[in-house]
Amino acid sequence: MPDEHKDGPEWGALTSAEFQSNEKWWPNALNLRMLHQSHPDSSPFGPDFDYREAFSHIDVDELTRDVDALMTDSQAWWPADWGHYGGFFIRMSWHAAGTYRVSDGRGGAGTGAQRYAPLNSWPDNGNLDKARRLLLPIKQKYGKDISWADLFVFAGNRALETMGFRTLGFAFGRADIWAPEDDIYWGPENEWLAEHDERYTGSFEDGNRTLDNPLAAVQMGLIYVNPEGPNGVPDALRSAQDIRETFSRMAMNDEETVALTVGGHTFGKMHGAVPPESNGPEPEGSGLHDQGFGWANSHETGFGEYTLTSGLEGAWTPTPTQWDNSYLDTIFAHEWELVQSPAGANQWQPKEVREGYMVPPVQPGAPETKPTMSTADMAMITDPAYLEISKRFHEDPEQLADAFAKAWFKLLHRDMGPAARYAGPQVPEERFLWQDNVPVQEGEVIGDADIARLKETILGSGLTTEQLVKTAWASASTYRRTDFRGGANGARIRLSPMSEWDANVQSGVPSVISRLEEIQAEFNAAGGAQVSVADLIVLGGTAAVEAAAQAAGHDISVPFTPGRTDSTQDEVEVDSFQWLEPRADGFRSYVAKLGAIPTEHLLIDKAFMLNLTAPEMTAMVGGLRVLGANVGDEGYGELTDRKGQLTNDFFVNLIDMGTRWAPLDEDEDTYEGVDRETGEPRWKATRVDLVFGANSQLRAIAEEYAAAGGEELMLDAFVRGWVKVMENDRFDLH
Ligand code: HEB
Repeated sequence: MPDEHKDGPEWGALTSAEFQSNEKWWPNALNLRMLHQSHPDSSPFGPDFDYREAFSHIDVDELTRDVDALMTDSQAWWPADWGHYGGFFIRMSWHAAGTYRVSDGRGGAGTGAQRYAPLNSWPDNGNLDKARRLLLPIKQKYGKDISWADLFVFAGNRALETMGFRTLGFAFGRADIWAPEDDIYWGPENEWLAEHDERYTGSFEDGNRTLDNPLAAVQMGLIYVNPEGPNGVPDALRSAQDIRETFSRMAMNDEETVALTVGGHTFGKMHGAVPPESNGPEPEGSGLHDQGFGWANSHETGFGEYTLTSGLEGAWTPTPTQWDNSYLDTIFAHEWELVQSPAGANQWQPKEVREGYMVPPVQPGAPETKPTMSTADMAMITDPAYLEISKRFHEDPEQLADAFAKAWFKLLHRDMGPAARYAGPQVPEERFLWQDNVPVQEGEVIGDADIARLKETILGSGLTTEQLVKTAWASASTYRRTDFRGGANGARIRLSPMSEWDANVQSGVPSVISRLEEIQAEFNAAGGAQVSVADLIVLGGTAAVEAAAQAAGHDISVPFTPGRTDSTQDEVEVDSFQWLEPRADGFRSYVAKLGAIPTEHLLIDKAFMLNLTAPEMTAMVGGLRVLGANVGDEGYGELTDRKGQLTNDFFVNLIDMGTRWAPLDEDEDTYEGVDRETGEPRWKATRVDLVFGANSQLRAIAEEYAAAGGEELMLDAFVRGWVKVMENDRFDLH
């Protein structure tokens, strides 16, 4: 190749390194890319592809048989340990699901993101490129009818079953993405496994080691904790602290944590048989000839008994392809000492291996080996709370099996939302609190005539547009697309903890709900179709929006689909529901506590969670301001003289050159707009208002909404956005 090929621009093309991204020039600028990252053009199946529909064509029994056959079909290019890929596949599934974090619902197995950087190249995901490639024949056989996302976790689930464990079942329904998610913050470090603890404040010594939110792993590139102990120091007690912290961020308690670790490490082995220098670069940094594989290992064959993954080496039990109680048998039967693996990692082995506990050769011709524990495993019998659970599980294997089955099912399905989203014939009947299920609609749903009548009743009830819009928004806007939680269905806004949330109390939600409950009681007493409070909350907001548009001279109708049901308090997992409380909601100028992240960035995050596009977000902010939907009554961003009418006044007044804006406080959180000539105060605003005139992309939209014909454009986008927000959680409809 001639040398000139390096001079990209001469060819009119840029290499990635030359790509002039605006982020490079203005790293602090607001980035809207998150809102449009899953562009339908990026999918090979086109924009109208419906995975659930495609999946319905599959014969799941046949798929199950195919996956089962794969387990023991050892491939020469990556031979199975003890002739069974089970352990390997379980680790792949666990690492796919284990990135989930309850704080923002991100991560998890739901998208097949393990195929892409950075996950495909995280050190903790070492050699899982091979596990995924082993599934290729199945993917090829079924094509678009089975997603990689489903396959990654189904393989682990079947692995357990083929090795003698009874799982609770399995739900399909995870659609693949076609580019890595831009919106996930994995931490501040620029180096794999960096030990600078940038993500921590405090330390073990001061008893105050705290991991930054929303992170759920102790080091960059790990799913959870360092197996050798915190920063590689083999201290089992401290390891337990890290494990407890990281597992709780996935909403797992001590019992679930022990069940998962004990259950998981009943199978397979750790790989660190050879010196660490033998490893090549990770997949994303490898050559074209590597075809997506990384970590090429130059020692002997580089696989089988010479495999190098974590650097720790050894199996936990003498029966690594079989479900039994051998993990706890082994760990309790021995006295353990700290040793180094051939790759130099800290790990634990028995001082003396008792009869019957040697691990059989991993490949024909390889030696027998001693059972081995990581420091994290030792935490299971060192930490007093973990020890108690481990003992109980050891004495009663049924308890372990039960706890592991439940925790494993939760692990794999936690980010899928309510059971209504589950697909396939292996879905268990049993329902769980963490699924956030709402009751199934029974009886007749209200019809068009009922809806018209109820709208009139609500609008004539003395409740204002402002109150109705605030309440509908408060109810529906808890939704998050990342794990399909929250939303208006269930009317959980009547229940703890939502009913006590500061933003809702400040917005006067409770009194609106009581009034709506009276309307419900009256309507339902008449017999016939019954209406839920959940429907009334949304219908009230919808009627209010129509009335507000009418007042501004626009005769619009906002689509409303009834059929929501009301949850009861015992259907709400209060602890994990707390995570849905808005810390900031720019759509209603709400901030619980100002933090380091400027509020306009939090607004983008909220819009993303609600599935809004940039034009929809813009229209909704402008519309909600003039409707008076703010929490609190300081009037920030209410750039109108006719509050309560759905107009484009917000945009017209925001870009009015007759107004000069200046910050009111040092941190530039609030602003005043004054008459440029007279200096007379005109408006008050916050960052989430002014950003629509300041950010060039948002301004481009705002200018259109303020121009001739802009009010109609804005109303269109407002209604689209409104319906999306109100129906995000209607899994029964789409
Ligand atoms: Fe595990 C493997 C660590 C949890 C399942 N792990 C493993 C290893 C390590 C670990 C180091 C090795 C890798 C290699 O290959 O080298 N883990 C760990 C930790 C934790 C865990 C630290 C926390 C505590 N696991 C877990 C869970 C599960 C698991 C939860 C599930 C459930 N693992 C597993 C398996 C395996 C592992 C199955 C094997 C794989 C094979 O065989 O390949």
